[in-house]
Amino acid sequence: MTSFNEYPFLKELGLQEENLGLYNGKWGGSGDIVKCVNPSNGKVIAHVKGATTAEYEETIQAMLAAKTKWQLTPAPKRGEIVRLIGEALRAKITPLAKLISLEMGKIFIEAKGEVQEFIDICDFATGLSRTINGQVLPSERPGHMLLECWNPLGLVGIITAFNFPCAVLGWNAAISMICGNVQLWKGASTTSLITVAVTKIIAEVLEKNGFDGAICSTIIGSGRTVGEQMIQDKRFGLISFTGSTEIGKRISSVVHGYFGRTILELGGNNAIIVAEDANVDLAVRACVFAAVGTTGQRCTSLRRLFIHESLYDTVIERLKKAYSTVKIGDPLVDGTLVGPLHTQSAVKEYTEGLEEIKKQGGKVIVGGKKIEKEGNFVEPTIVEINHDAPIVKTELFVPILYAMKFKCLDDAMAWNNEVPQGLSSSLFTNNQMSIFKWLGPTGSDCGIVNVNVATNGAEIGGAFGGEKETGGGRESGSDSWKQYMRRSTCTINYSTSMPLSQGINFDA
Ligand code: UN1
Repeated sequence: MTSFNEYPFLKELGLQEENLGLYNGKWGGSGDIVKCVNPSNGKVIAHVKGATTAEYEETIQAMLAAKTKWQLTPAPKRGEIVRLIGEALRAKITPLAKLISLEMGKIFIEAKGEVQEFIDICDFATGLSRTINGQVLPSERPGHMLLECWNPLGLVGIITAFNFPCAVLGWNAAISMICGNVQLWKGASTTSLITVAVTKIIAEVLEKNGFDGAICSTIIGSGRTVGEQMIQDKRFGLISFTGSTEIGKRISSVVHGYFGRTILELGGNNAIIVAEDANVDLAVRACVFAAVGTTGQRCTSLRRLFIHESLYDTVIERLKKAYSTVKIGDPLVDGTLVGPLHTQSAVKEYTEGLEEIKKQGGKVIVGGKKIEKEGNFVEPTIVEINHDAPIVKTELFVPILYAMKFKCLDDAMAWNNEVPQGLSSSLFTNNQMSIFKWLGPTGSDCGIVNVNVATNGAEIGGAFGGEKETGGGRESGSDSWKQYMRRSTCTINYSTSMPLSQGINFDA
């Protein structure tokens, strides 16, 4: 027995109690069965049948067969398909967001925001499909032209994490599609129902418009096997991976071992600095959203808070007050601000993390307990700890915030940079000198460097990703599209003579 029938929106998404977890133009899946579990109560919602090794190979063959036609389809036509995917998502935003709340655990308004990110990147990619361009450069030779041509990579593998089970596929797939690639998506196995629902929306658009569904293939596997197959498969021109630094390291060593390309969006350890001259109202609101939103399970979640000593007590008091009013519970219920952690193992990470924090001198000032009821609920927590305690340098993917006091802004900027990760960071200040220092060479070393804005909630228009152990990749907006294409530098001689570059004379 599953709880499937309790949620009518699942049928609106074309889901059933038993679903197939492979799509490559046709639906299939004769591998292991994945249980889709509700993190709010531990009950099984539905089942998804994963794919076998043989089905993986069939899928690659289907993608290869679809590749040429798609590559030769004009980019603006590909953009039109992406626009229609955006429209289809708009039509299903409510049931899809409800499913995200149900299976992933984030609250409904954040889930809706996640689908909105996919819709926004579809709009962005549609426009981009008419503007992706190469440069024309001056040639040093008379009668010659020097230019850049961008062409698709061919096959792209997209491996996404449980915490953004819909939007991160969008960031990659919308851009990759207008670039002319065919892609294979492997979502996290704990969000398999979302993967199936999103795939159904995309597949319907492709099929209705006469395109081969294999352009956007999806594969669900129960263990690590499918992911391993993908990263070892040299037929992929690019593997885009979002997830832990540990798995990212393995992917990097395998894929770069055969000179394949990667986009890696790995762990963060994001900080906010509240400077002496900060607007405290803004800072407190940003910190609560960044630390508590998505139950601390965004890669951009706030982990470290550096507060100037003159504001420390005020900010902490206000945070304590805000934390005490935050409603924890069912993410589908109006007014809830904190849903459950995604899995039991995340609850373990939370409780064991707190034990270790205490051992390293940390003092819990808010929260600190697992909530004793069904589901994976924990209290959002604030801990006072020294900035150089070893645990502060690791990423715990749970709502634990480290609060630290500083005297001198330069120290706080150095502390921001002293961790191995480099995703997101923000400085709250009204001082223009501090702002520009923060953005400059001795400021934040992260991929996202904000001012008076939370560490999370990035817009799709900018490139998203980070430095150091965050992996260096960039997804979504700006010129991220370049990573999904190969660049040819082309010299064309339109004269009747053959001058050589660098003035070389080579007459034989
Ligand atoms: C992630 O957690 O993997 O900036 C992505 C944000 C969201 C995306 C987070 N736009 O918080």
